[in-house]
Amino acid sequence: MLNPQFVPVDGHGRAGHTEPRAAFARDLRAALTSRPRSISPKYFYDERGSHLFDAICGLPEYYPTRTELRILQSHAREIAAQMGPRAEIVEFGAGSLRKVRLLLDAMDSPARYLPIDISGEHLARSAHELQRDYPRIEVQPVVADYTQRLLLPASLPGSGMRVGFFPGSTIGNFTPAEALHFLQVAGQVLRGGALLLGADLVKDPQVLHAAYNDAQGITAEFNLNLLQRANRELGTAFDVDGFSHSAFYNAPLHRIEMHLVSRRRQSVAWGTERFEFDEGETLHTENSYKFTIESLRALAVDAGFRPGPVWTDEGRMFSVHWLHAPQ
Ligand code: AVI
Repeated sequence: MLNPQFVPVDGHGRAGHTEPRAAFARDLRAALTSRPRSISPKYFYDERGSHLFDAICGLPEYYPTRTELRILQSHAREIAAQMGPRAEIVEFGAGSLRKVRLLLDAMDSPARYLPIDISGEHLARSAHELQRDYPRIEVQPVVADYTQRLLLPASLPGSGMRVGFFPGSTIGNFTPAEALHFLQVAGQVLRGGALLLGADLVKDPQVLHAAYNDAQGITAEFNLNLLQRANRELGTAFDVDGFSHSAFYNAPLHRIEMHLVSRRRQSVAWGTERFEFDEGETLHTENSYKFTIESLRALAVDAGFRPGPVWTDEGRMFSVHWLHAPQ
């Protein structure tokens, strides 16, 4: 079945999330009128932003994607053994078909694949591709905001364990409170099953710095695209050349911070409104938290999971965790 299904999140059949453009306008206005100015990194991912992110994943300096792929590749059989026969995979986000294929190829008769994503179009495209290549697996895309309360279709009769898959260290882009909330929501929908979670690890700050300040400037483009997207979709008049990309490791908080820094004193028009930026003033666009194996496991325990095996690469750059969901 390939028609994306909308899953209501509030029990009244309402969508539970605002129309994306209205939400972007609301959150950008809130960012511009508060100090310090900060906006959710989820607004990076319009069509151009998603392409730029794909380009980032292939950059020599950006180690997380290839390292996680290597970990999944080397340990696919052990991971599949944890799942047992006829398991179903629930993927939070629909961006990593390469990664889920590694799992599906190693699994014993996978029953169903349920990718969840807020973008119906992107989801339908990736689900279609996967269904074409895996005709025996039921691919059932679910259009929903997986950071909210979720209702998923009931398990198929005779199916095995339900396993959540959240690769890429996207958990690091949440605030600690959001990460805990996400894990609690995931724990509810995966009850009795497990979560396979990718988490980037704390490491040499120079390696981290390079990963978010690549020589080709793709990460800078990705960051600045937020302003271009606002100009395109919301009619703001950001002078994109008037801002520069900044990414640095905040060691006490174990996170990379990305900001857009105003190169000069300037005024940004948005309809009849004006927003003033001083020289050096920033719009904080992303945090990317880095974990230790222990800190990630402690977070999972707080959300009701029981930590299982952890797989890492030789350089201990990245980690993949098996977390048993609450019963
Ligand atoms: C999607 N997320 C895990 C990426 C990260 O590393 O935090 C987003 C990204 N931002 C800049 N480069 C990549």
